[in-house]
Amino acid sequence: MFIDIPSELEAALTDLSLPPWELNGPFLAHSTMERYRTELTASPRFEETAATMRHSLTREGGGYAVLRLGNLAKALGTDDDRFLQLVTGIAAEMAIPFSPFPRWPLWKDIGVKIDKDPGKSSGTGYNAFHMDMVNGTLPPDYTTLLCVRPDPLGGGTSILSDAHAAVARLSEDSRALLAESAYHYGTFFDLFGVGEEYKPFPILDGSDPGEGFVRFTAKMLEKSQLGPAYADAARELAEELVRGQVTLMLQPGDYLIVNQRRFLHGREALHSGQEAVPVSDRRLLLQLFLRTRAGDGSAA
Ligand SMILES: O=C(O)CCC(=O)C(=O)O
Ligand SMILES: [Fe+2]
Repeated sequence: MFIDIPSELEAALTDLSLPPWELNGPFLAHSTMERYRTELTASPRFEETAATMRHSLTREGGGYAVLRLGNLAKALGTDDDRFLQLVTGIAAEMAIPFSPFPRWPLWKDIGVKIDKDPGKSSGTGYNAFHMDMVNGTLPPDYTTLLCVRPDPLGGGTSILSDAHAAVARLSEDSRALLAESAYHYGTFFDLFGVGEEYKPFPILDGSDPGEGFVRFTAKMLEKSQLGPAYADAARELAEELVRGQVTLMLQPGDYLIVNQRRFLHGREALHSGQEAVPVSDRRLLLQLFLRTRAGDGSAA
């Protein structure tokens, strides 16, 4: 699931200068995607690398990939617009980059805030298995995380789990409970491109792996009031996700892409002692969401 960039491609990308992107509403503009694509596909071995990425994300049993862009990050600097433009161009080979948050930039900072709810995005605690925007009728097809800096104290391991494999290990009774519209989580306002608020929702909608979502966040076990039988079934699913989890520590320049129709994700707690780490040295990820192109069967 780790994809290295061939050295000749790395060299070509280091010299490539893509123009700033433009947005069309929440989505990366079509003209930007065309321009990036033209420049990138002219680089040696780009297309085979993009194909490898697409295959790892959509094949049966697959659903996530880590592109190792550390050398590029080092050569260009992660503060340089050129680096983010390249990563945006690479992401656009998978699906359409977009920002569901109207007031925020395309890439959203996930830093470390010691006063925040520890289990949330930029908190310091365990961020339990979830899909992003679980309570929208149309969650992003892909969620992606670009590592600028890992936790200097060594925590914050990423966790990933095959959602359909976890569901398949549950009893039929539990699966029947998960298929009822008995679940809810969080608030929903001012979001673009992810449909309407979905409340309550079923966790399972009967679709095949890679098509529908396993619409789940283990955070609902603590944060939402659920009927006891429904909560038990959700807890079993959360346990199976942990049983099947893979863990990986993102390095600077690693780009994690998760197919939300196949895998759920989360994060282990950061190491204790974050108060003593200057904000500018703390773990920093950048997040970008992707929407599959209409008629593109590659998510299936
Ligand atoms: O901190 C992480 O590694 C994951 C964060 C996350 O999943 C999120 O913000 O949605
Ligand atoms: Fe997330």
